[in-house]
Amino acid sequence: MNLIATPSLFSTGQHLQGKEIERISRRIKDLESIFSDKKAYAALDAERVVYEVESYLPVPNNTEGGLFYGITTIKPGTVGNEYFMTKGHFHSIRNRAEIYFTVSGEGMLLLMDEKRQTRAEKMTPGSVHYIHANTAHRTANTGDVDFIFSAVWPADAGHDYDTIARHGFSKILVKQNGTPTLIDRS
Ligand code: PAN
Ligand code: ZN
Repeated sequence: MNLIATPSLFSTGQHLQGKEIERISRRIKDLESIFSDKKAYAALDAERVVYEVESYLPVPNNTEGGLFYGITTIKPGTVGNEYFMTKGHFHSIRNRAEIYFTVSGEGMLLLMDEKRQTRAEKMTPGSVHYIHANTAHRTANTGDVDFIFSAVWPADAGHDYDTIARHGFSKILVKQNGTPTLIDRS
């Protein structure tokens, strides 16, 4: 007898439907440490949503050999001249890699190694990005509409936000003459 199981999850590209979905919203008030222009930050509505993450967590956190899947939506906007972006993190287990896949909109992926060398990759619909082990990663929306990408990462990777909250990335992504530009942090 053939056993045919229905999948437990359905993706519309932008949203996940099913069980074991975790939804997180990050608002201006949650992102105090990440933006450089403190005056511009203070002038924004604290409740404004900057990004949302829907994650499919089919196995318990920290399961060795397990995988998680997530869709991130970053709203368009800037704080001063810095684009709306994610907190950014290293994985707690540093040698855990990750793959990002761009769904829609346009953005940039900032990658920083443990020597604090930072570079960026342009993210456009269909682009696939391999985030190597030992590499901090952050994404920014450089367009005028929602920027949406999906991600797959090991269930035991964990998120080390603290290192980035304390030391930041060595470069920031700003809008200069209308163009996304990576500059050294002053
Ligand atoms: C992604 C990120 C997501 C939000 O799923 O967690 O884009 O970014 P922050 O976690 O930095 O707020 C991922 O990299 N998971 O490992
Ligand atoms: Zn990650």
